[in-house]
Amino acid sequence: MPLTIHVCLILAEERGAFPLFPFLIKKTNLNLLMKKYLPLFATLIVALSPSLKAGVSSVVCSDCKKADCTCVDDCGCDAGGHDYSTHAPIGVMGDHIHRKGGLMASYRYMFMNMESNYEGSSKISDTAARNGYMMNATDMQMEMHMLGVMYAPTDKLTLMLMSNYIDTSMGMINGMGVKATMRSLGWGDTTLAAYYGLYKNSGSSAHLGLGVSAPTGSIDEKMPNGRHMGYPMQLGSGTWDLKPSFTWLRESNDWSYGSQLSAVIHLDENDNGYTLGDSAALTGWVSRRLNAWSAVSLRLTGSTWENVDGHVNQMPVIPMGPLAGQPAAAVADPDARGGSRLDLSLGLNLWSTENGTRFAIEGGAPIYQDLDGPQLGTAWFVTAGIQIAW
Ligand SMILES: [Cu+2]
Repeated sequence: MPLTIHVCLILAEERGAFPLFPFLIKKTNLNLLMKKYLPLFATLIVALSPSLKAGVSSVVCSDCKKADCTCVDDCGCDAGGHDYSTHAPIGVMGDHIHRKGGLMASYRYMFMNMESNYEGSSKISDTAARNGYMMNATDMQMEMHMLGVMYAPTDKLTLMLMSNYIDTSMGMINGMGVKATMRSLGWGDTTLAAYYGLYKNSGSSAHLGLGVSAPTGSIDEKMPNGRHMGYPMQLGSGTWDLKPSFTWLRESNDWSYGSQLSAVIHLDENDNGYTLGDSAALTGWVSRRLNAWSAVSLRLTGSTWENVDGHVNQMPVIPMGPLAGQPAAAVADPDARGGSRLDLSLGLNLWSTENGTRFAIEGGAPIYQDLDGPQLGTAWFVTAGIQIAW
């Protein structure tokens, strides 16, 4: 039902009725919504999109409405026609396409802090998180450096190549209070994506995306004792992955809105005998332009992801007793990886009116999380980035 409302809102919005957002999603409905209605929603929205606005008009700048936008003073777009005032918060990937010949380089830095173990939507103690295991994770910090290049061979098609460098550390504690820290760092998986514009006019646009992620990240990160680190410490999925997305953007005067539905589908099984859980996310944001070069945003994101399928023999197991052979910690347990989350984020976009440079930052925290536990919950996250377009 909430997704039907979402689709209706988009339709109503397309007809200029009122600006609204998928904020109606109730947190209690999240699981059901994400798992049951996502495929339906995706199909519906893809089927409906082309009929919303027939034909692709040429790229126009937000306020001046000129096809070859050269006004830089008021309208928030740079001389290259790159309109930053309509950009999504920096945490949204593949939020825009470029006009023919457009080239963009970007660097994003992401930090995520995880702490406290969850069982379902409740926080549990370290002792409870060790129930059935020998040790438990206490906290985890992940840093990611993302480098991306975008190029548009045509007005409708934009290609993107993205790679990332990951630095992750995790604190562990065992039943005797002995603490240890694990760390893994290196290049993650590499994504090549294509974004196809369904329509674009002065007030709204939509595009479809399909990314293919190559398994360039390591899945053999080990502890000093030679055993594999837990699933969240591995740098890549080890599989070829598909990343479909649908993005819808709308703006009027100083406001812009957007929503994006995206998924990660892991194909096959990796060399270590497992497949990471598939995931899906629905995000919606509203952004208010403050002046010719800045905007603030508020975003709500619902995401869900499945457990690991299969398992790694090389991860630490309980050596003896009735649980012998079972994972020694929940981070090595394929059945304690899935979950759902609802995040709220605040963002700031700053862009140059002289050239195609944008700086943006966005930070947020979950307002609800429901995890197949014991599993570390997310405490907060921040993404900052710079984009240079030519
Ligand atoms: Cu771009």
